[in-house]
Amino acid sequence: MITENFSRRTFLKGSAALGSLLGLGAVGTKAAEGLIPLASAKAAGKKEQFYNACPRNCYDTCSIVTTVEDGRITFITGNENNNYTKGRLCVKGNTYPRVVYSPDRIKYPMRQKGRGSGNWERISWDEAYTIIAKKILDIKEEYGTTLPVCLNKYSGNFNILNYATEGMLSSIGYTTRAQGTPCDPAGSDAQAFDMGTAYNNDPEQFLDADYIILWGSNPAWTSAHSMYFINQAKEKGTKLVVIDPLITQTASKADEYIQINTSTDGALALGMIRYIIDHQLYDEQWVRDNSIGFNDFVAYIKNNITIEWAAEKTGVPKKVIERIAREYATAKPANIWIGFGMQRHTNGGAMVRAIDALAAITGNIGKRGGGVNYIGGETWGFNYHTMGFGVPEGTKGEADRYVNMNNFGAQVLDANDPPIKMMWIACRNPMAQDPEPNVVKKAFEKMDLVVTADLYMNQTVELSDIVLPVTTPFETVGVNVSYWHYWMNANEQAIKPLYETKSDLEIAMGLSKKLNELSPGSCTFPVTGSLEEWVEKEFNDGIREMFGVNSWDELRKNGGTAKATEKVTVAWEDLKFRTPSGKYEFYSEKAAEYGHHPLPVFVEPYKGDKEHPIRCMSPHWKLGIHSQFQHIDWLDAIQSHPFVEMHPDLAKKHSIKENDLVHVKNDAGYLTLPAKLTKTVPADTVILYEGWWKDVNYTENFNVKAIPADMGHYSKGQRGIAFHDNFVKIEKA
Ligand SMILES: Nc1nc2c(c(=O)[nH]1)N[C@H]1C(S)=C(S)[C@@H](COP(=O)(O)OP(=O)(O)OC[C@H]3O[C@@H](n4cnc5c(=O)[nH]c(N)nc54)[C@H](O)[C@@H]3O)O[C@H]1N2
Ligand SMILES: Nc1nc2c(c(=O)[nH]1)N[C@H]1C(S)=C(S)[C@@H](COP(=O)(O)OP(=O)(O)OC[C@H]3O[C@@H](n4cnc5c(=O)[nH]c(N)nc54)[C@H](O)[C@@H]3O)O[C@H]1N2
Ligand SMILES: [Mo]
Repeated sequence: MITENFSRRTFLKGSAALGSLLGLGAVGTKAAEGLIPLASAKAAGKKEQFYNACPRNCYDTCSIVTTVEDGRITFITGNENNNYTKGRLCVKGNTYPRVVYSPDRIKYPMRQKGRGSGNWERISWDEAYTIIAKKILDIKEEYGTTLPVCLNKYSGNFNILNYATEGMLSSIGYTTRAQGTPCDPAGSDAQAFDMGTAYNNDPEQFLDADYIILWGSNPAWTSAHSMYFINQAKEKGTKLVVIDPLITQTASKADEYIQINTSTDGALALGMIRYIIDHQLYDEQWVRDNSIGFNDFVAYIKNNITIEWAAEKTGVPKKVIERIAREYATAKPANIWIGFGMQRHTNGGAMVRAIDALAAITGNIGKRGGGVNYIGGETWGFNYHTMGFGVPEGTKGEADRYVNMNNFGAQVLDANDPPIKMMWIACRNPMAQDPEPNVVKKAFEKMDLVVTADLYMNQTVELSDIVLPVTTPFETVGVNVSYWHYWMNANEQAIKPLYETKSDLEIAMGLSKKLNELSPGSCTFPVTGSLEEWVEKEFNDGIREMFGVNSWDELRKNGGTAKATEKVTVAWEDLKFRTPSGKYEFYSEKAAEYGHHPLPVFVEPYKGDKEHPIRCMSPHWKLGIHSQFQHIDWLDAIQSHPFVEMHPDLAKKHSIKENDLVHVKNDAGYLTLPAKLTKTVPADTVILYEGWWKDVNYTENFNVKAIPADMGHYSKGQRGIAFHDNFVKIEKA
């Protein structure tokens, strides 16, 4: 069903005519609007430097050096002390000063009269806290529990102090939580079944690899700093293979690019395995010493998989499969990086298990420079002190209640006994980032109160009753680690918070104070402590030993960054896997317990119906992180509106020419966008990139359905989303 609300809206900015919208003539004016250009801030005042940490949900999690003159940020750059950031920032990172001083920042707490009306009025922090606290207390009074209060928080900012939001809600009693992640669950489960958990080698070890396969990852856009190590490896003779249905910017750097049929990577990996087994190229001793279920797996391969079959499924010629199988198996060590994009399918977890098996049979796991690298959490061993204050005395019930973050709208609507009446949203933009935002909108409509803490008036804020303005990293304190590299970065307060902004931790303290004023004992969250005191409480002996740094203060004084000990940077070096058997499990009973085949088998891809024959993929965009950055003037000047990419052959079939407006439709809704014709996209697929453009009513998710991926339940509580198994029809508008 096409929702009335979204069907008539297009991406067009206001009533701008297409011609002027597409022209880049307005760029200069736009960039100059409302901001003091950095170049003019040269006043010969006091010049200071601070260390900051980019807290976005990104592999690179960079260490930043910030120059402040007379209390204003005048320059930022990457920290040279961090060998991964290597003194450079990505295209988005370089825009941070524009993020801080953007005229579009939310400056004060505000209340909206009529959700979605745009009729906002400024209120004081005290008023905001009072409205929210009263609602929480009313809910508790009416339902005898705080379960009707629901938190949806995810990845806008991974500063570890931001877990204060979870802590604050835990401090009022049991609440409802959006559980799971839209990001990595299927692949994370696959690696958990195979090895006990996902755990990746240090990306700086690309330099030690003899062969690199980037399997459905696009680091040229999504992990720019990793490309440095990959390029260096290439320069010294390492072969780079990229496997992706799209000819990405990363693919353009490859020695060999393999355009695979989408969602058939399991067949490619299993076909390669067949070749490796037939030609005795596997590491017999490794599998004997370190795995269970190998014989069952070999029997499956011999009975079910041929290279001809793999070639037919994948569209990759037999000769190519054989050649890369031999090259991969004989390179020592060979490195695979599995991207998150690749597992966003209904068979995503199964594909990752097949690729893991390829790395295991060739003995590439546990080797410096090798590995089957996906994600890791070894450096995340902080105290998460902000989370642990317990529920107030006399709280009824036993535990929080969970709704699936990946089907949030529908599950909030379904929740009963008690129903959900209030939402707290932080570090999240569900109206943009979730599939089927029209369902999310319905869930919002049922709420008594929606509170969103954010920096900008995005789609989610627009549907909230109260908005709380938050700080940028430069205005607060913290520490960040990555799920990819092995560095820890300090975040210092470089400038005073602008306007009336506060960090999520300060908000937690403020609300707790108000709750206790109105109803003593109703919130256990501490109401005092400087941010520096809070961050020091995060360090423990494990962290001190891993990074060789005693405190946050020492970290910031010693260059703002520290690297984990070598010991943890080679995943599974001790070959002690965290599976039930302690071995690599080709045969996983855990997988079977969760309803999957115990072996890494081929699972057929999802297919569209007759009416919706075109695959619509929505990968991550170069000039933004999800809904962040793209609306900042410098990036908006490069790309000021969304578009749909398609192959010229597909366009021709539908009489579509470059820049023609195209409807992209399915049961979830539709979008109208200008076409960008490119041979980088297969002819059966269209591409919508993630993004939020200022004043543009766009999210790629308007026509993305909430189709679950196969795995995720074991390690993340909920399955992932098959974002790339979305099928549509297109027509010229
Ligand atoms: N600039 C930028 N950087 C980011 C982000 C961002 O939004 N923008 N987001 C961050 C986050 S949260 C994440 S999760 C990561 C994502 O990082 P990546 O995984 O690198 O990014 P994606 O764009 O999601 O997907 C990567 C590739 O997977 C391919 N792919 C999709 N389906 C298949 C398939 O069936 N087989 C194969 N072989 N390939 C397939 C897509 O074509 C795409 O090129 O990036 C992080 N970094
Ligand atoms: N169609 C499609 N949809 C996708 C994906 C896809 O590939 N295709 N990818 C999915 C993936 S991998 C991910 S990780 C999710 C990401 O989904 P989200 O985590 O929702 O994404 P973001 O847009 O990065 O961040 C959300 C909000 O956090 C705010 N924010 C930033 N800093 C702070 C802070 O300090 N405090 C508070 N309170 N707010 C802050 C930002 O302004 C932004 O509005 O999107 C998913 N959605
Ligand atoms: Mo993600």
